Amino acid sequence: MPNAEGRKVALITGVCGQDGSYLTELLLEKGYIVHGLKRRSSSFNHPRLEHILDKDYPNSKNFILHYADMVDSTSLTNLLKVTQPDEIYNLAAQSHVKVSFELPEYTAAASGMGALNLLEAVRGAGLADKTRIYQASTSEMFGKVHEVPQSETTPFHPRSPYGVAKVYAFWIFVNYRESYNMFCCNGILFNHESPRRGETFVTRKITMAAARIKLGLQDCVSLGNLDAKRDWGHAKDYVEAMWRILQQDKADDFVVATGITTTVRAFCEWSFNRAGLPLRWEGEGVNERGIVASGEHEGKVVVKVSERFFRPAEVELLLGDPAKAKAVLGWHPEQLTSVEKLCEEMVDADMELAKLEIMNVEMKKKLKVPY
Ligand code: NDP
Ligand code: GDR
Repeated sequence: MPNAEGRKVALITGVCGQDGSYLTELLLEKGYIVHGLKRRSSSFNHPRLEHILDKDYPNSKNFILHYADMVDSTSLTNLLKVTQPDEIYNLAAQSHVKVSFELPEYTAAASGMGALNLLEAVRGAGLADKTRIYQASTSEMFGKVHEVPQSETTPFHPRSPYGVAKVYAFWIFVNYRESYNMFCCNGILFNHESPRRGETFVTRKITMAAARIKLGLQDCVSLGNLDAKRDWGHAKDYVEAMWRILQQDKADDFVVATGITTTVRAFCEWSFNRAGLPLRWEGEGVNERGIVASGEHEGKVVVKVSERFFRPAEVELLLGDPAKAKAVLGWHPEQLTSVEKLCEEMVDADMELAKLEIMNVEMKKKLKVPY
């Protein structure tokens, strides 16, 4: 229900992340009041939102940030009482799959139990009948390949503590929908990237490396499994699907994917090509004899394969079937950003950032900044 000014109110958890920033832009454009949940951190954690917080950004005054944390239930209940949202988008998570093997308990708390804490806070604030809630579910729940392409009916077999935590969050959303008739929805989103992608996810790691190597800021990049396949789309297109999911008459779960899969190796080739560093591959990944594949440009190794970036258990192939999203949500990936265009956009953006980095280094030297 719109507020006194006739505007809908949304709350985004994980607003400081990649998707949070695009979703905030989308909702402000649609006239929403947007509340964002940021967690306390010792250093600045919302660079992706700076342009929106600028008073010259359209509807900037309708965007309000609040401190809370998914593992602090009291903070969630208080935030809900204050903001009274019509829609909640639960994007907060420890979202790095490899890191989840090193932080399994925290990942379970933030990415799994966090969803339960949020649902209970909605009930506790007396909003169970009013508020529609979106859960950022993931293709990582499919994990080990049982069926290709993966759809809403494909069984889950997660391969990481992150995937397992997200399966819990998925089912608790379904359970609260069935138990309390709450408007709880899951978007099972396949990988989506952008120039705002975190720097340790593989696409961004590659596009940054290609740009920085081209401009002489870095010699080489080390990667893990080059043969993993992912169904990659653009984050800006995917937040539109999130919004559409909450506008339906009935709460439901949807796979959101492009229906096209690409190897990490191919994404790497495209990126280095775009940066003007065409690659020649030596070897085929790490084999039993310890031979390490490398990518060379004009006889210089610019891509190395390192055991360090392999996971204890891998998701080898993700390829989503977006048929339901097309039919029900009217979300058509073939009309949206292709993976090739996505890659170009990311490399071009990282080229600009690398140029800025060079200017920064020069400036710091000139001003003798000691840090
Ligand atoms: P990001 O990692 O960029 O953003 C996650 C956000 O969650 C960050 O802003 C982070 O805060 C915040 N966060 C982490 N822990 C907590 C906590 N305990 N309390 C409050 N906030 C917390 O992820 P994306 O934007 O890429 O993804 C958004 C969501 O969608 C995530 O839940 C992810 O698991 C899921 N997902 C992502 C896909 C993708 O391909 N991008 C695909 C499918 C699902 P901080 O900025 O301070 O670190
Ligand atoms: P993923 O994304 O695990 O699919 O999770 P990521 O980009 O981390 O890995 C994709 C694939 O690339 C392989 N890989 C590497 N990955 C990283 N990060 N670093 C490397 O050096 C590297 N080398 C090869 C990985 O093994 C993997 O197969 C993302 C996250 O956004 C999740 O939160 C989200 O749920 C899923 O996408 C869908």
